[in-house]
Amino acid sequence: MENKIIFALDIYDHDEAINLAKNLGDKVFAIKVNWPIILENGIKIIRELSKYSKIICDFKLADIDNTDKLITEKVNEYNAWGIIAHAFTGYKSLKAVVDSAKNTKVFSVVSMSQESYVDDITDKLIETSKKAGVYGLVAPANRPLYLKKVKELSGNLKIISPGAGSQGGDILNALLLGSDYVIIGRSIYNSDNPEKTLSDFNNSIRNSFNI
Ligand code: BMP
Repeated sequence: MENKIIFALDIYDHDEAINLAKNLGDKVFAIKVNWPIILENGIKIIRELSKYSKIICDFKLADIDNTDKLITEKVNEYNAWGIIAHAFTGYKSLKAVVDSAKNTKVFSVVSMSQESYVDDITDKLIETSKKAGVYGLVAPANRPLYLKKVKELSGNLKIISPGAGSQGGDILNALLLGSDYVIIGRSIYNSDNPEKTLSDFNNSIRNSFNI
């Protein structure tokens, strides 16, 4: 039985983060870390957290090929399972991430949970992502038309989807439209009982999809 939620751990506090990872890490598909936790605690926290779950580094790489490569190599060293890059920087940068990621899975952002200029070029971003050889795409849970479009063009790439819960999207709807995993942060870590909240989400997914 596969877990379908990726937990976005966007908090600063080290002990709270480790505690949440200890309690929830084996009940989610992965934990996603972004700049807030890294800026407060340093990159070493990736290795610490990786004891409890797969870790996806959501650094949204968006630079020239060499800089993206240097960051990806550093992330590899600390035992990350996945890394997220923007696709709008184009083939050369994205390919540099894929090549330097080795066994780390690369996800590229092709559509966002808020309106952005990326909306005008989603098709091209998917095409470039496929050409570069990414493992998966990021597409929004709260914007069904965009998610549906990404699903139609994604081939066999995995889709991970932010925007459910606090940003208004619905987990079950996103999974129905083709998300493989739904990213949830605030609705879990800001709730009174994160373990129970996650367990309720997991139960409703299991009951709805018979998994
Ligand atoms: P929350 O469930 O608290 O809204 O968190 C969503 C997470 O997904 C955040 O880490 C955010 O940076 C990320 N995200 C997003 O919300 N929209 C996107 O388009 C891409 C993201 O990575």
